[in-house]
This record gives sequence, structure tokens and C-alpha cells, in this order.
Amino acid sequence: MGNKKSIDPAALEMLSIAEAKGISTAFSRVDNMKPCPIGADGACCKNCSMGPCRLVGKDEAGKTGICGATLETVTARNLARIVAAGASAHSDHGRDMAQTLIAVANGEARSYQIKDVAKLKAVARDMGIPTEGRSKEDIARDVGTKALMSFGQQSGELVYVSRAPKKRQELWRRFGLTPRGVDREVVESLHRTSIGVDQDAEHILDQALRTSLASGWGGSMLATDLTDILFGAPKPLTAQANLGVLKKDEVNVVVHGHEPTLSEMIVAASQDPELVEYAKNKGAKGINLAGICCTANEVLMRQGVASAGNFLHQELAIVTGAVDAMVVDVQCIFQGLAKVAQTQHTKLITTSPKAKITGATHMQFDEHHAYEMAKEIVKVAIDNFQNRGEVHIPDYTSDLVAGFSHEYIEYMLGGRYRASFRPLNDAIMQGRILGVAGIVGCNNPRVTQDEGTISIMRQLLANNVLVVMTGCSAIGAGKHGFMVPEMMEQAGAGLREVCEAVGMPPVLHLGSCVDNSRILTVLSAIVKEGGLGDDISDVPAVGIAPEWMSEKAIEIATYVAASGGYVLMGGRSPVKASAEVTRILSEGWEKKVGGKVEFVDDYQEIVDKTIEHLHKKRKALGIDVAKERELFDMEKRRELVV
Ligand code: NFS
Repeated sequence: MGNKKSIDPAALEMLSIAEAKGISTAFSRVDNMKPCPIGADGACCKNCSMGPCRLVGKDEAGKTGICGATLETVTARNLARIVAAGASAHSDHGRDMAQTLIAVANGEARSYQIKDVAKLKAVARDMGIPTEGRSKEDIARDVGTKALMSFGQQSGELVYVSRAPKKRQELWRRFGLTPRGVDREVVESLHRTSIGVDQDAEHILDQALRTSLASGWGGSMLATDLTDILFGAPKPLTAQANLGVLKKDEVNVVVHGHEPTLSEMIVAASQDPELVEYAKNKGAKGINLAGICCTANEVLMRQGVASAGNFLHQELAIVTGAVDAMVVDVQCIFQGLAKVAQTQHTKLITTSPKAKITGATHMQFDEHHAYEMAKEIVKVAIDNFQNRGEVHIPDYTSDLVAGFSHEYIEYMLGGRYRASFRPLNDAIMQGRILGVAGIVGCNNPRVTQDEGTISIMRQLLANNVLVVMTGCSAIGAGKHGFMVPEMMEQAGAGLREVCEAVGMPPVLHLGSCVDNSRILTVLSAIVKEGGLGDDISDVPAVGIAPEWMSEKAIEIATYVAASGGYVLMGGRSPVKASAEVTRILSEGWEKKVGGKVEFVDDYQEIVDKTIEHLHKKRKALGIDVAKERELFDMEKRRELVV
């Protein structure tokens, strides 16, 4: 990989400061830590203490573990464990949301309300819960309880399986892939991959598919839905992104992690007149809130709170010297933050009962007293303002539009009374839009920050591919100014026409990483609308995670493939050691479930494969004939306008 650490000038500016001050960050640590090639490629088995067995010998004996496990068994096992861990993370988040919803319904968490009753009723209908003549609290209690129970569902099918196209549901049944509760599937994955149990690569990988589906159509989808019920399904709003959103003369509180429960309260607390007054008394002009990672996405798309950046910005934000408190909950939080915080005045505050960091201040969050807790935390930040030393905030921010829930996309395309995906399907069928690409996932210091995301996105837009984004990729696109309607200039003529008519940016921010479940919902809606096949695998669509690093990213890739999507992952393949496992994930899964996962470390190749795949799907649908470019008169435009 090139020597360039990032294509983001704000990151480069902060990195030179970190270097000058001798502050270690992930960007510098990565140079001193060579990945172990055996583990990186999936050839190391440490599931028992006869080993660890490193299956890197030249002959068959050298590729066989002490128990006799073959390279493909070991590689498949390792991948299945990655998927199980990723599914656990997303789904445990979903479980917390269910518990919060029940507490709110029972009047035990008075800081929260049920904000989106329309969504509550829609979810209740999908769950078969009656809504007529019932209070929102009663409905919410039933929805929350049913959701909570579904995590441990031992048999039968998860209720959201019924949201998938019929053909997909039948396919899952035929191959025994229909998921039960995610707890059940994760435990079975760990059991099957322990010493001496499941020893057939394809069979192990089937369990990985099922486990991922339990998250994609279960834990993750519930996390999205329950969050929308509590805090409102997102609607587009404008905000800003990058480190320049930190303010020199205000108290800066940065929320980082994944769960919206605390951060939503911190948003409220930071606007509390009493606290604002308190901040002013301490010499600050006000209280400024910003986010990092997916917590940023949650409060960005619902509250318009600025994002200070994506995954690799977390340490750099502290290096500015302007962060008075960084408040973290769970997932994607560097332990390195504690050391960086020691070089500045920043208070690092852990809040989740599940996550402590040595050296950080722990203020355990309890949703029953959420607002009081949030106020206490903000007060700590205010008290810390006067301890600031030298401050250096890089002067970079970009405007962005975020908050495209699937409900809003439907509304945006069809209008309030005829909300529909029809105009999108038509645009794809007519060839004005070639297809849809979801660019998602993380940053990874092994590659130049944001480069994969931005370079792939640019080319896809020019080729009339509508881009939807989540997670840290979405923040990346936002930082580089791609999420504003003006960016339609970067789009090919057909895509630009559609964006102009609807008034949308060519790149849609769909939310946080758990909100990749929204992509499944959008794809199912496209199928239901008609004209683009009768299964998700028929739709010209591709998922791409150019800079992934997390287990969650692999789990998402797996559930998208299991749902019929083609997924291209950048970087190094965690199954590289086994040609057979690599084949199963690609051809094998394509044959079985219509979707596949491939690891391709060259960004141009990712673009080429994406476009080739979209054409292949269009051809199969009989819509790959170049349509004459249709000129839109006013009447036609009106048809498209919301
Ligand atoms: Ni997703 Fe979000 Fe970011 Fe990657 Fe981490 S914050 S859950 S895992 S790094 S996109």
C-alpha cells in the first residue's frame, strides 16, 4: 500500500502534529506491527491446546492439524467464528434496544418517549401484534417483548424472514438456512467449530450463512426498527462532518461507539439551559457536540449532530486538544484512546456495563436515569474546559445530507400518497440508473484512509450507479463532500437526471452499520415493486466494503450474500489460505444462494467487477439494451418529482 496515510487533509494535518509530539496512534502503530501471515490468511487453528496448529507446510502433512483437521476445515472454522462474533455484536446492540423499549413502555425510563408511532404500528403488524384501539405503550411492550424473545428463539423461523421475497424464503428453507434466534445460531457456531465437531468446510460455512441471517434479518434489523420507534425513522437533514466541527471557544463533547440511547440523551443535555449557563460561567461560549463512528451516524441522521469523523479519526480528535470529554459505549473504540487522552486534558469516559478501559473514568449508564446521567457527563466535560492546553483544530468541514431511511426513500420517490419504489425501478429498467451499489464498512490503517471508498464511489457515480452508504464509509463520503445534491454533477447523465428530478444527492446516507439491514429492506421492496426479477439475487446490485477491518463487516457481507447479493471486500482475504474455502464463498455460494463474497485488494478491479456484475444481472432480466436517452419535458419531470 502507498505511504500515504489518508486522503483526508484534516487527518494528515493532525498526524503531523501527533508525530511532532510523539503521540502514538493507529496510523503509527500499524507500521510497527506486521500482521502474522498465518493468522491473516486463516491457516492458524487455536481452538484447542494440542496446537496452535499452523497449517503452512508444503505437503499434505504440513497442512493437517494434530487432530487431522484439514486446511479447508480450519479456514472455514475461522471464518464461521468471525461471523459469529460480528453477529453477536450487532445483535447484542439490538437486544439492548429491545430492553430499552420495554422499559419505556413500562414507564421505567422516563427520559425517553416512543417517537415514531407509525413505525411502531408497522413493526407490530409485521410481528402479528394487534394495534387497533391499543395505547402506544401497550403495543410497544408487546413489540419489545416479542423482539427480546426472538433472540433466544430455539426453533421455527424468525418473524422478519417473512419480509424477504417469497422465492428467497423458499430457497433458505430448501437449504436449511432459515435462521432461528441469533443466540441459538451463535452458540451452535461456536459448538460446531470447537475441537472435533463439524469437519466439512461447506457444512461449517452453511452455519455461517444461517448465523449471519439471524443477525441481518433478526438482531440488526430489530436494532434498526426499535431505534426508529424510539428516536424516529430518519428523514434527510443537513449537517457537517470532519474535525473542523470541533469548536475552539465551546465545550466539546465527542460521543463515540454505537448505541444511540446515551448519545440521544447527551444531545438533549448539551442543550439544557442550565448546563449551557454553567458552561458560560466557566468561560465557554456554549456546548458543542460531535460524534465519531456509528454513534455519530445515529445522532447525525436523527438530530443533525455533526460528525467529527470516521473510525480512524477517533485518536486524532483528541490530539486537537479541543475535546473536553470523549464519551464511549461499545464497539470500535481503540484502547489506545486512553494513552492519547493522557497527552491532552481530555477526559475519556466509558459508560457501558459491558465495556471498561483501564485508565478511563467509568460512569455507568443506566437507561432508567438516562437524562440525569447525561447531564452529569456533560458537566464533567464543562468542568474540564478550563484545563485545556494548546488547541489545534484543522479547518476542514463539509456539508452533507444524511438520513435516508427506506421509508423516506419510498416517500421521496413516490410522494406522500403514493409512496413507492416505482420510479427507482423504472429508472433502473430504462437504464438511466445502471444499478445500485452499497458502499459500506470501516477504515483500516493498513490502507490509505478513505481512498478506497472515494475512488470507487467516483467511478460508480460516473457510470450511473446509485450509491447508498452506511457506517464509516458514509462518514468518509460526507467528509469529502459527496453527500450534497450538487454532487450530482459527478454522476453520469442518466443518474443525474433522476437526482435532479427527485432533488436528491447521488450518494444516499442510510445510517449506521446495523442499518445495513435497511439495504435488505430496500432490495426486498424493489423486488416487490416488480419488473426487476422475483428475488434479491435478480436485482442489479452490489455490496462493497473497500476498507473493512471489523468482524461485523464480514458478518454483514455474509448475510448480504446469503440474501442473494454480490459482495466485494477490499484488502486481504481471511480465507486466502484455502483455495477450496475461497471457491465456496464465491462460486459455491453463488450456486447455492445466488450471492457471493469475494476479496479483491485492487480498487479498480472492484469497480470493474461491479460494473460487469450489474450488466450481467441486467442481461438476465432482459434490460441490458441501450435505451435511447430520453429527454424529459416538464410533464415527465413532474411525474418524478415528489
Ligand atoms: Ni461498522 Fe460502526 Fe465504523 Fe466499521 Fe466500526 S464504527 S459498526 S465496524 S469501523 S463501519
